Amino acid sequence: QHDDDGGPDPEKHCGHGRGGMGEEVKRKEDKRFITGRGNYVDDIKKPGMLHCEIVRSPHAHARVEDIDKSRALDLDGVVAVLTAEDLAAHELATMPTLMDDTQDVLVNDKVKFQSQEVAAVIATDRYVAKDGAEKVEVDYEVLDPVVTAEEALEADAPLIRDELEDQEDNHIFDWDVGDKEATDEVFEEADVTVEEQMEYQRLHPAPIETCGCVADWDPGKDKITVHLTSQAPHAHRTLFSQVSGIPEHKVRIVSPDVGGGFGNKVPIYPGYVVAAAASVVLEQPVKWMEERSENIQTTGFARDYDMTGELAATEDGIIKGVRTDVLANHGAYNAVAQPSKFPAGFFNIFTGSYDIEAAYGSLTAAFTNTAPGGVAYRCSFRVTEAVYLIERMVKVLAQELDMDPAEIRRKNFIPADAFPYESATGWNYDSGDYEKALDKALEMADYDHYREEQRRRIEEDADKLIGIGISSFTEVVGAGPGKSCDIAGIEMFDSADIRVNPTGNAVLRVGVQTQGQGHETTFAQIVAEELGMDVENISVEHGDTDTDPYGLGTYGSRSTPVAGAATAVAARKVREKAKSIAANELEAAEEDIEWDRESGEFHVAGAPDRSITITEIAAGAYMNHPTSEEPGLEAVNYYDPPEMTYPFGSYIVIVEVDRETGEVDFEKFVAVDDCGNRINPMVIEGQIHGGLAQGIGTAMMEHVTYDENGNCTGGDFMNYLLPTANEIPNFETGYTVTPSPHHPIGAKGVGESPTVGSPPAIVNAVVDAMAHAGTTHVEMPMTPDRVWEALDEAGLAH
Ligand code: MCN
Ligand code: CUN
Repeated sequence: QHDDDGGPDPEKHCGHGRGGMGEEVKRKEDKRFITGRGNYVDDIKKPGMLHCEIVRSPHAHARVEDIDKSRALDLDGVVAVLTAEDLAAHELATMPTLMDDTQDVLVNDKVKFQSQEVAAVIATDRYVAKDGAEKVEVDYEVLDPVVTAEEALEADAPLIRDELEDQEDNHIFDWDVGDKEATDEVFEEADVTVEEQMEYQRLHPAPIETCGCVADWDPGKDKITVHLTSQAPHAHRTLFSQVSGIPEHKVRIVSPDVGGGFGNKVPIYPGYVVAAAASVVLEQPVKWMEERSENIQTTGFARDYDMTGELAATEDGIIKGVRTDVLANHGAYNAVAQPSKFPAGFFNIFTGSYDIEAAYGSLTAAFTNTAPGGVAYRCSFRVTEAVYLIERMVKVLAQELDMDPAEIRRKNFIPADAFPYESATGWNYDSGDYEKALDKALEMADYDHYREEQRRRIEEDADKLIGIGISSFTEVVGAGPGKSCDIAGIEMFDSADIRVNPTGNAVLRVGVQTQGQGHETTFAQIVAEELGMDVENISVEHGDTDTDPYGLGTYGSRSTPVAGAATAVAARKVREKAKSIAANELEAAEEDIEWDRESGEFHVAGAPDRSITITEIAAGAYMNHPTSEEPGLEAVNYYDPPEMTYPFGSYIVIVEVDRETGEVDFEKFVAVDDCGNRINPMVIEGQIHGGLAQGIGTAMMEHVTYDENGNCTGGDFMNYLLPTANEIPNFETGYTVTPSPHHPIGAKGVGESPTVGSPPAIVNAVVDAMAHAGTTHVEMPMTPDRVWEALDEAGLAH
């Protein structure tokens, strides 16, 4: 990891005109995306390809009495109808989840959530498959459903997981963190304590492209190739091999272009297993592709945390302790996609950006008759929930103490000189300067002006109230290190493999998998920076387990922190070898060869005119290699990060709340982010814009709802509302740069920051508009009717 010139300089990196660090290189991948030449799973068509359609349960909780395939099989074009019994013959009736639970691939006995997979129809085309699915007759004995975690834990609640031997109720696990006694003591002695109950509702990542696959068993090679909507192709290959018994080198997973993942494409789904099993049995390619409602109703949901937050503070606003208790709805299976040693994900970073003496958190998770999932949707493994909790609570405390919410944050921030900082719940923050980001945001938001305007509106009893919300969040992204973070036992490192060709261009292969984040551009920029090559001369490949180095994939904003680091280290290895070739070409001693980051050239110390470019070196590596070295110019790095990275930011949202309709209008939306050294500011800006839109969706409209029978009433785009351009205001973005001290190029992740950081800012703003009348909380999504109710309760409705 050592770099002789200290690495890129955050103050002056400008890419040196070659598209290196800090340059706004236009995204290479966009040419094919905007000209309709992307290649997604559903674009893949193979000769003889069959189609798979899943028969789903209309009931949330029901015993399957009988399945009659005959009418479906009578249909022209239907090739097979599969049930759990058929899969059992191949030992594929169940599959492991990422959290050590076992999920039915097709229902073995009892349906546990609405739209669960009951049978599968394989047919020659998709329409026939769909018709066939409608003709499969299933007799159900309908059982009482359990929809909420609260109901699930009641003594007389029906037992959902009756197939598990030691399971006597719907309780999954208890988890706690921190020092309970010390925290209780702080609370007893505190001048002031506040408490608030808040729900982080169930959401769905809802990427544009739903989940799907094309499985293709080659009986000639005994090898299966699966084109898969996967954020983690290598990990999926290992699991695929373990589940199917097909040796890993005979399994090839290809993740082609992915039309958005947002965490939805981390878990393994029954449809993948069914399609693969069908392909092996029928010896023909089989495609399975979800419809929108199948996607929202059955695959990896997000959040669903019922949280109580408490803060203890002195009367002048110094926070002494934080306490939280959570009730988590995990759905019918514990299928959370997160590092296995963290049952509540990284929720335990709930002390946030503040230097808090004592902290304690506890959580109970329950099974319910709803779809499984839990970690997805730009969440950094539940940092979303943690940030929401602490940033909401700080606002509640500020109101209790009648203090300015900016001032109270300033008083409690971990000071810039206290890094590296160990938090009360055991996190090691690498670097930060929270006050600087907040100051910048306050200035950009014209904070004082809007406080003034807010007062004026109240005095004039105006129809529209002003609310100002702040969130000064800290993220934790970039899992590993491998010793503490693993997925199904596989340590969370990542990888890069660089091969420089004789003509001076290069191919970089990485173990992560872009879903829209722009890796084909930004990872090329890292190589451009570290090798002095032009970014145009580097192509990036990923998503093919036959050719790419093993990596754990893209989620938890880990690509830059982990695979980005691997890329920089691999490039520096290439640079080292390049020096010996330069020495040979320039007829100098290797120790005398220096590399100049600015020009990107290698030269003899003290004689800058005796220089050579990487292109000339590449030629030398293949056409005139030094006898002391192997020919060729390439390097591989597997990077196990020593620590995670802690990006942060301050968001300020100014809203107008209509006292007649409860409608909320965004007046101003300011986002200041710090993700350390920036590779491509334009890509970062795009990430922030998209994530803020999703934060607005979260705070204002998105919710996967169920009725009391367990019917998913928020399971399509008529009922699961996503924001469109109409609901999104103009964002004003700013940044500060606090490099990560342990990352080779000083970069931190950023992909999830805006979605993690913005919901509390938005809720704080709406609450702030009514704070003078005593309102302390409004639940998300803050639909006009909910806001109006809050106004009415506070006596503010017009
Ligand atoms: N970047 C940069 N400089 C930095 C940090 C990041 O230029 N200091 C760039 C990166 O090089 C990369 C992008 O910003 O091109 C995001 O990088 P990073 O923060 O490392 O996050 P990942 O690439 O690992 O992306 C994952 C993250 C997650 S977990 C979700 S969920 C999410 C998100 O990205 N899903 C997305 N953003 C998404 N954006 C799109 N378009 N589609 C998704 O599915
Ligand atoms: Cu939590 S969603 Mo992203 O980590 O793939």
